[in-house]
Amino acid sequence: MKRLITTALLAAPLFAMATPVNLVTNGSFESTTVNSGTWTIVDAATGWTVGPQGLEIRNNVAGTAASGVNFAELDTTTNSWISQSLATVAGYTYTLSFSYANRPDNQGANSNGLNWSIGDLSGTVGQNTTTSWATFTTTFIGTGSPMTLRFGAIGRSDGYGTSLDNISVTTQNAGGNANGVPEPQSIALILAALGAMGIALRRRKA
Ligand SMILES: [Ca+2]
Ligand SMILES: [Ca+2]
Repeated sequence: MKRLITTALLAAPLFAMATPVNLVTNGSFESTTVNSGTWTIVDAATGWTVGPQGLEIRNNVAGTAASGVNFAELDTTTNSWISQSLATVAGYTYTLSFSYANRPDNQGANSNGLNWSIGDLSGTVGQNTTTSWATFTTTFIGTGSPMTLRFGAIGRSDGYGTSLDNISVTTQNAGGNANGVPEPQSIALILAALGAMGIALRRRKA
């Protein structure tokens, strides 16, 4: 019984310390070395499958990165796309989050925009002229099979598109919520278990 209590007490701080793992590799586009104030169009980037029109990576030029120093644009010289396969657990709830903004020298709402998809879920962002970073967040349920995360440029193909950075997919399951903090129900369960053990100990002593 003492061992059980010790285990429960040790487990509680572990729950609190758990940080959610980002399933997306290179979601901030920092793996490509680009000189500060310059940009490049690559046909490969760590973690990503890159469409035939390439992936533009900019180091704090035509905008400032939302995270780190690099960010991406998918209207390279014409509309392009990137994708990544994610291993998910069936039934788990995942949160997809990413930052998007239009470049200061954007060519108007009809030129801007991104579509995103994860599995069967999809949508569009950025078909406007807003140049400050916004965060898009949605949740989806894991299928247990590899799920494809994809981003593509939409709008007029003219070399000016919507910037993308800071992509993450985290799960709310497996011990903590998306912020790594135990959910109230988990804390209540731990406290209830400790209380029950205390009662059992007192009864045994009596
Ligand atoms: Ca970045
Ligand atoms: Ca465009």
